[in-house]
Amino acid sequence: MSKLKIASLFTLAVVIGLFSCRSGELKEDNKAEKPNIVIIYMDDLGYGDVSAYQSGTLETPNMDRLFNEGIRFTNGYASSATCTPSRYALLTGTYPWRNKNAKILPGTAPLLIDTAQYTLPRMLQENGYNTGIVGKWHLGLGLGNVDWNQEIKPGPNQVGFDYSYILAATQDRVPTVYIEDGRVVGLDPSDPIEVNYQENFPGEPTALTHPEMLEMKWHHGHNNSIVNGIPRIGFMKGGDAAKWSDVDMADHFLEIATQFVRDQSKSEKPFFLYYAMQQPHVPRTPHPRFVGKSGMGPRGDVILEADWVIGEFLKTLEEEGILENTLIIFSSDNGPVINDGYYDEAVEKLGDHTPWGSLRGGKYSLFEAGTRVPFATYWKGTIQPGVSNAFVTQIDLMSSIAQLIGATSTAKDSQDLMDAFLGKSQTGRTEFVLEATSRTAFRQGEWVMIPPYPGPEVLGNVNIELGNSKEYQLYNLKKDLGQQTNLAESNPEKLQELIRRYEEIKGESESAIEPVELK
Ligand code: NG6
Ligand code: CA
Repeated sequence: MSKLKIASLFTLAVVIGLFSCRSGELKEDNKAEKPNIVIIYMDDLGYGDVSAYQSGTLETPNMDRLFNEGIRFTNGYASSATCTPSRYALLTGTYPWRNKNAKILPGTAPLLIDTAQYTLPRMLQENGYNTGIVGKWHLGLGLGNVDWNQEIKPGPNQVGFDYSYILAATQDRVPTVYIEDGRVVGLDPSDPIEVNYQENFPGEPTALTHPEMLEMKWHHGHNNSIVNGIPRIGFMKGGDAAKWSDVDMADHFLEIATQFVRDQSKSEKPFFLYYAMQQPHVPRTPHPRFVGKSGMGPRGDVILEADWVIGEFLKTLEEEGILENTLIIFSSDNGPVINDGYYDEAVEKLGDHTPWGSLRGGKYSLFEAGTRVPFATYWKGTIQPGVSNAFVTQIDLMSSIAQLIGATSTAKDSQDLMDAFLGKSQTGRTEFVLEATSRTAFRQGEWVMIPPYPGPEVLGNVNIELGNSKEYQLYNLKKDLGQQTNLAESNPEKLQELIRRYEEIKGESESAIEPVELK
């Protein structure tokens, strides 16, 4: 054998050796470099509802742990002031106003996310993650005209989740059943489920025909089918054995989420869990263990219940020895609302508590409290505790997570702000188009511009200022966080500058938006 041949064989052997060693390392690294990722997503939890922000009076010690031992964002935003559009933006990295169907959906709406669309869970799946969702979905299911007694698809499992255990829409909308991987849990085939949002099924009781059956009274809306003594939105027939127990919902989702984590911690692969909790959305149904605990009625009680759940969930991560290998992101889909359609003493017992902190507005509003929400990132041993004023939004999670795990995000509205999320930088985005019930506003730096919109200034039943005005509004959030002084007239240059940029970003999509009327 010539010297040359020996040398090349030797090189080949080294290369093979290196390669096999590298792939071994990669396997190990896969878990080390790619942390588990958990998004804990609350429903209607306000900026002032988390005690770490020190702007309300409720005490949430377990949530505070994430905020105080991780990073507490003071300028963290949902993408919308309502649920469906925010969730759409979170999972797709796309502005919800680009999709005219991204509005609060009925329980019978078809799947809002195109199955061909690249989503956050799909990106994680393609990059070696096992992905799961437990909790509220509210992004539509099927293709229209769903048969709830067969496999329901497309749904979460067709847009990137390996495992799903969901409630279809909201706790106040039918169908009031859990769906696991596309199948209604506990369905008795001899009692099929039917759902209709237009008309009732003959002979079925509703809140209007059978008020004596109600254990919770409706204030506005919510007067269709009655389930567990609670009147809902939409009509449902059958499926009795499958109906959820409202007071056990928090424990139930916790059990499923905990099981998911326990199963996954044995796996070679890292996991992604989207834990979409239902509190404190209406109907607020605390487990009896939490009734009366807050002194603020069921709204406060379910927040304490959620706080306990988070404590238990963290314990599981600790017990499995994976807390230090798990990035937890905590936020809420939109701002707070006190009366959202039931008589539940939320208004009467609110006392000094200010769920909106010192922000103006609330759920449904273009003012700050609609979209500025509690926002924390926590990663024991990796993220140093701190407070960040960086301007970050939920839409940015997709590109940021892509950066973290070495993936490529194609979501063009989503910015890579991972350094801000990890507390390595205080620099966030510079601008963002907010959405609230199909209206939009624009924040750039410390300025926010709200275009004129028709409609009521205050949404009567819920008593929230929507941000509607005949005039343009311009606020300086640095000097006037509570948005009390409209500077549109006194600072026309700034106003024009923001309008120009806003129109540039919105481009042709503007015409797709039809402001919806709220009842
Ligand atoms: C509204 C409901 C409200 C709530 C909301 C969705 C009425 C009168 N009000 O239409 O109770 O369900 O939709 O909330 O029906 S969200 O957080 O899921 O966006
Ligand atoms: Ca919500």
